[in-house]
Amino acid sequence: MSLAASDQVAGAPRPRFDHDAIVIGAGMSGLYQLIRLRELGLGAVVFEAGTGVGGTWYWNRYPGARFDSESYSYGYSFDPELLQEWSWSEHFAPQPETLRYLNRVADKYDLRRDIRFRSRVAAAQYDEVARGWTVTLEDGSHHACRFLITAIGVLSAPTWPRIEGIGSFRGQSWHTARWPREPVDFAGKRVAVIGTGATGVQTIQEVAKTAGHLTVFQRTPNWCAPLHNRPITEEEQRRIKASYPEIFRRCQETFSCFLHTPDPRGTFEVTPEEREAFWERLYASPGFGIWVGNFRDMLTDRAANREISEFIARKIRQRVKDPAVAEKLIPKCHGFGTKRVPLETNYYEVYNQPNVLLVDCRETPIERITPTGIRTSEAEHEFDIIIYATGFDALTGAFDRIDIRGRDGLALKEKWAGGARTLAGMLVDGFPNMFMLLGPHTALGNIPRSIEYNVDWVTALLRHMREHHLTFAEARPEAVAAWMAHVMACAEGLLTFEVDSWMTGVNRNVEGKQTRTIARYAGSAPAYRAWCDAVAAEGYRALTLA
Ligand code: NA7
Repeated sequence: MSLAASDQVAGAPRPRFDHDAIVIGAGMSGLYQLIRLRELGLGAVVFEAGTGVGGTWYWNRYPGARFDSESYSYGYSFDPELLQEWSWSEHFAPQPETLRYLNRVADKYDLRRDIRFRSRVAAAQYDEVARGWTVTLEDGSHHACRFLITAIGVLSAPTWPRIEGIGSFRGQSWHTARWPREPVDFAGKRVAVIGTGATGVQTIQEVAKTAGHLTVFQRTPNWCAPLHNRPITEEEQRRIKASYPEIFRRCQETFSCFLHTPDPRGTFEVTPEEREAFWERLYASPGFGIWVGNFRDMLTDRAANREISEFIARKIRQRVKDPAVAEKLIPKCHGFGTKRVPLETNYYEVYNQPNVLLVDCRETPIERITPTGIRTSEAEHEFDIIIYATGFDALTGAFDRIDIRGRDGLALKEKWAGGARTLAGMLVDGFPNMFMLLGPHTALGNIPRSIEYNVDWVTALLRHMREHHLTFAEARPEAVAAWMAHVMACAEGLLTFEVDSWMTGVNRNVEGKQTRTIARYAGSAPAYRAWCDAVAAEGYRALTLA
């Protein structure tokens, strides 16, 4: 029986909901939430803007897109049968494989019958009388529900650079997160890539393989480290499948749910030789180890951070033949690891190719996009293709693009004007019965691990509400204040928060996002879970339930 039908407020007219729950987004969180809602017996629909499932892995089909986390630590952990059925082909799987995987999940659980594709949500309005939400799609249709669950991703609102003339270009151009389905042939083409974040790096190293000529427009260099990807052998496959419980147990124990965990030693507690040997080992190892498995003080001690930055700078100088180009590729304004570290495969070697040019936008800024290419302060560059790898309005951008209004018509965008305030990234006071999966201030890191935790937490709350005949859940302002104090305390002393990046809520291409905020939870995943588990164990006293 559906919750809407069974749990009406005593004495009040029976609310007419179309669905018990509406989920926005059919990415990894939306799909898993739908499975859990069905298990609870709730009637749910998922509205998805795209034409297929997959979210991030549906939209980001740019050349070279792939995991930077080990494939077998990334998939869903909740279905032991699926874990045995699915075989990842590489240690860090490419995007088409991940999209196939998510489609397989949708098939296995017959999820598509509850997903409405090509359905972009424009607005959501809380209805105080009905204790529910009315969701409005871009086509103007309205859909009423008791619970609104946002599964709209952390990096899902792409941003274009604020450069004049973008619309005037006569060649082909795409944002990496809006890449066409048809394969793009770069052979013999003059290609530009703007942006050198994790996406730009993956794109550049792939496009450079076939482009006639590639010009990279770099405004800020990033500290990149080798991915060391390779196929999974049959023997490894067997071992992986036999050790899934252990793999996921380890993910639950580490700081960011990756398979890597910080070294308990401080940088200067070992000799320079030991340090160098440790870093050489990390640099030669696959994945994020060099970032999240480094000395414990790498992101809190300036001198320690300088040492590892110098180590990586030496590597860049060794790998890039032209010393002037190498210097341009070495970040000077932020230390290693203080921004998301792009993982790469022969990225630096790309700049040794005769058909690749690096343009430093700090020396020669882009002035405008022209019908034939890009004009900088120094030159006119002509292109057939321009690729915008210019990132996302992260964390809150996807929320800002929906007109979400809570009690008294208050807009979420307005509420968050001075920075997002949440309860554990899942609830907002003033927005009852709205639950966010991966909202601002959830533990990020290895994202599917956070998704599963968030979905399970929300599902447990819904079960609790049903068992107690409750139809209203709202974060208490004092609980939000306590959580925010914890979020602030976790950020203290971290070099990461002294740097502009999507992790500190800065995007120079978005109005009002020029100053740093603590938009990301910087504590450990175990600490995050302990906090949320305590809320549930205490009977959800952090929430007003009715
Ligand atoms: P990022 O990491 O935000 O990178 C965006 C890049 O685009 C970055 O290098 C920007 O330079 C650059 N950019 C943005 N606007 C401009 C203009 N106007 N001119 C030149 N360059 C510009 O986004 P990604 O998509 O690479 O990665 C996002 C996350 O997705 C990543 O961390 C992974 O976790 C997955 P800037 O640094 O602002 O100078």
